[in-house]
Amino acid sequence: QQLSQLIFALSTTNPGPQCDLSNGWDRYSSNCYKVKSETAKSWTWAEARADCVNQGGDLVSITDPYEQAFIQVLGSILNSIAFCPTGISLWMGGHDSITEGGWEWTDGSPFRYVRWSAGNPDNYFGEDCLSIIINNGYWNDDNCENRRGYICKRRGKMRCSNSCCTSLQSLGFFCRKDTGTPTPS
Ligand SMILES: [Ca+2]
Ligand SMILES: [Ca+2]
Repeated sequence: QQLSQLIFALSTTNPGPQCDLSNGWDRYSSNCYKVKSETAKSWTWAEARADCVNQGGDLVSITDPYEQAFIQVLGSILNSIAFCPTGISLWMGGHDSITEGGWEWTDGSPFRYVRWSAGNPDNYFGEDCLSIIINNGYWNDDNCENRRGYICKRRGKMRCSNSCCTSLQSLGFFCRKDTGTPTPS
């Protein structure tokens, strides 16, 4: 009896959203994130965004202080590898290229949480693209034609079949294949 319950639990345990870890993606909450930064190569904001979209995501959006903290951890790892005393800036998905001062995220997230660096956004010579200074985590409106590394974000893939996925996303890690209701954990 116990064994059959265990087998049932294992067979219906969902591992949570999957990220392509072997290809450099990291998971936070239900999303996957990837930092692209090379010493010999860099990208304009539009080039960076095109690559993220090609990989099924978009340039990163940051919607709350917890996500900001996670991105800073990713940045600090990069910073420890590529020491740069003045700080490295990476592209994010924010821009005000449609309406000056009307900041929005390319992935459609609401632009509510902000972490501007002192004196920014200053629209200096028409800066319309958002970058993050990874050694302190603050944001800067930046010249879209500057060439930088970038951070992509995409939804984690749910590894499950049939209607179970729908209930899994709201209920956590367990589901019953037949009814979609959770099994006790
Ligand atoms: Ca601007
Ligand atoms: Ca600026």
